[in-house]
Amino acid sequence: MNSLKKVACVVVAIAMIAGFAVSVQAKEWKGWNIHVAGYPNTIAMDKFAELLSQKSGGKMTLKMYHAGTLGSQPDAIEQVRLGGLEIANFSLGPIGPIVPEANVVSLPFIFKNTDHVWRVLEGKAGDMINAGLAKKGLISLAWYDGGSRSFYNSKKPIKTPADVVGLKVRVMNNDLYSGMISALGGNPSPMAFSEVYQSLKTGVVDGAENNWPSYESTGHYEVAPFYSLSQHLIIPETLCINADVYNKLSANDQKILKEAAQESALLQRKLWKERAKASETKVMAGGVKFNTIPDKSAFQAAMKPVYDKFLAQNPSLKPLVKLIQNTP
Ligand code: BDP
Repeated sequence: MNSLKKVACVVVAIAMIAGFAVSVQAKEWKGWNIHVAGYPNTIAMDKFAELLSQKSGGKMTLKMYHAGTLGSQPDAIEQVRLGGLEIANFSLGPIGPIVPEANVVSLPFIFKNTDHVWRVLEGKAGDMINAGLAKKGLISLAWYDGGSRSFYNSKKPIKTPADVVGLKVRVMNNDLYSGMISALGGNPSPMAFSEVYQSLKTGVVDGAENNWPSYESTGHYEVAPFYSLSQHLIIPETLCINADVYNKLSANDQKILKEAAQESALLQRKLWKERAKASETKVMAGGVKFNTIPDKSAFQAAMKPVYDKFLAQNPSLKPLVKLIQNTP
C-alpha cells in the first residue's frame, strides 16, 4: 500500500468511527417544567437530566427548559403526547381532561394525606392510572409530590362553604375544578398558571388555590393574603416521557431512565417537605392572614354533585374511585 492509499484508509476509518459515534449518540431530548429556579421540581428535573447522562454514558441527554418557557401546561401536555417535547413534569390536574383514569385524583378530598397518595399510586390504582396515561401517549416514570392545595383570596378568610359564595376563583383547566367552585357557590375562572398573579393583582379574580410552595414562589401571597387551609386537593405529579420515544429504547436504556427518574423523585419529595415548611414560614412573615378549617365536613358534603356528575359521565371509573377510597 503506498502512503497515499494508507492515508485514505485512515481517513475512511476515522469517518466510519465518527459516523458510528453519531448514530449511537441519540438526539438531545427537550424537557418542560413550569416552575422557577430553586423550586423542588426544578432542582429534581435538573438532577434527573444529570443522572440520565451519567448513567447512560452520555447516550441519553436531556436539556431542561424551566419556568414554562416552552409554553403553558395544557400545551406542553399535547407537545409531549405528539413528540414535540420528550420529557416533562406535569401535575395530574391538567392531564385529567385527556386521561380519565388520571382524573380521579382530581376529585376533591379523595385522598386522606400524602402517604395515602403514595400507597394508592404504588398499588393497583397506580397501575390503572399508568395504563390510562400510556394509552394517551405518556409513560409515567416516577411520581413527584404536589402537596395539598388550599384556597386563598384577597377578600376574607374562608371558614365555611358560605364564604366562597360569589368569589371569583382561578382554577387549573379541568371541569372538575370548575364544578368544585360552582358547587361551593363561587365563580370558577380557568386560567394558565402564568396569568394568575396579574389577575389577582388587578382583581380579575378574587382568589385561587394552591400548595404552600407555589403560593409563595409565584408571589400570589402578596396580592391574595388570606390563606385558608382547606386542603381540598392533593394532586400527585408525574415525571413522564413520550411513549414512542420510550418504546423505541432498549430494555437497558428504559431501566436506566426509570432508575434516574426514581432517584430524582426521591430528591423532589425530600426537597418538597423542606420547601413546604420554608414557604409557609416565608409567607407568614410576609403578613399572610392564615386560618385552619378544623371541620371540613361541610366542604366535603358540598362535593357530592361533583362526584355524582363525574361518575355518571365515567361509569367505568367507579371501581377505581372505590379502590382509592378503600385504600387504607
Ligand atoms: C402547581 C403545580 C403546577 C400547576 C400549578 C397551577 O405544580 O403544575 O401548573 O400548580 O396551579 O402546584 O397551575
